Amino acid sequence: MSQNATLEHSAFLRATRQEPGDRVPVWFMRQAGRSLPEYKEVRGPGTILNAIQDAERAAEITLQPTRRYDVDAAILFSDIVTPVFAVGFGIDITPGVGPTCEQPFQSADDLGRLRPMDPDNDLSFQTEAVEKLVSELTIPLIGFAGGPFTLASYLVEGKPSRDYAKVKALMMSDPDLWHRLCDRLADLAIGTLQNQVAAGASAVQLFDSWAGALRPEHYREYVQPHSTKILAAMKDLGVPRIHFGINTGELLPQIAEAGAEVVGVDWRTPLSAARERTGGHVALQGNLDPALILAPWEVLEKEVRRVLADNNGHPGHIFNLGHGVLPQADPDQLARVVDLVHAEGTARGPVSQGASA
Ligand code: 1CP
Repeated sequence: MSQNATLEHSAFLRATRQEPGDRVPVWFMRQAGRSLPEYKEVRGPGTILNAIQDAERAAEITLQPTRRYDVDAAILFSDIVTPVFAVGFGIDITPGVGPTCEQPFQSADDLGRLRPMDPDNDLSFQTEAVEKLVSELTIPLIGFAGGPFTLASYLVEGKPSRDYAKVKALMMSDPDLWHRLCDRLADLAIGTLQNQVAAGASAVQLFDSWAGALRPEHYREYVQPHSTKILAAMKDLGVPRIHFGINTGELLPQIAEAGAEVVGVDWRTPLSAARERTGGHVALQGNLDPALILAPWEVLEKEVRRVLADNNGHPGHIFNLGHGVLPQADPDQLARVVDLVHAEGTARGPVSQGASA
């Protein structure tokens, strides 16, 4: 069997299709980088954008967690701001802070700093890293991009925000400019995702991490059309699409509507409730509280079992955290979680009426 045919039967890709398998697949958002001591060794000086642009180093960082943990998927070491950086908007990742812009997006003049992407020139480092990875990995590689609201929040606020005041003000006061901004961001996301899939990625995830800051009517009007456009552009590429944001309990119906095969769920919403809110049409990914990785094993073990029990054997479940691995997480605890999920979780199909979909 070719490598691609073998991957098609992997636990991860089966779960995205809601097919029963012999184990529940598991991977962790932000499994690469941050908490791993071997990451700190190879990351090098400068910002992580330097490491991301070095295909060799980015590939090595992507592989590190797959050596430590028996995870069912790898995620490319990159960042959601990579495409915006690559077209020269003027964005950086400041250590200890996150994405920052010296000149935030303020007016229509700033659209000029978001020129169309030319993947062959702008993203050659990414193509190289993905090609190298798929030749080495025996598990699927997940490519990703940032969703419209989350990316716009960094561009407009100029830094990580707690209240999203500036970005919401722009959205509500100048909807025309807002939609033009999001349209450019959507095109950049499409360019980067298509490039990752062409180079061999087996799945894609759209991270609209901060979209949960919006009420459902505003999400539907200002964000969903752009996410739908991104996901629609990926539809015929033959790879599953995952769509995720935190604090999105109230938005799950709209997120499911935007068109992905898999919806990520944070820890606040039980998987059983998420299944109801998404109408049972999509697979779910999640949703252990990342803070629990820091708890004693007896506590953590119970909570992992709780997530599995809440899913009740539904075949459309990819075990993950409800958000990224915290920097202070102990890698040994994550390794134990993976082993427990594999030992306990069987994707055998719904066992009671309550979980059927
Ligand atoms: O597994 C992995 O670590 C893969 C690589 C990865 C991913 C998937 C990185 C490397 N960033 C991301 C996505 C990303 N970046 C998201 C979506 C996922 C999420 O919500 O966690 C977001 C919101 C960002 C933006 C970002 N980049 C932040 C958050 C800032 C905030 O608003 O609170 C931060 C701290 C960064 C920097 C960054 N990106 C990645 C790493 C390992 C780091 C840490 C900085 C470093 O090591 O210098």
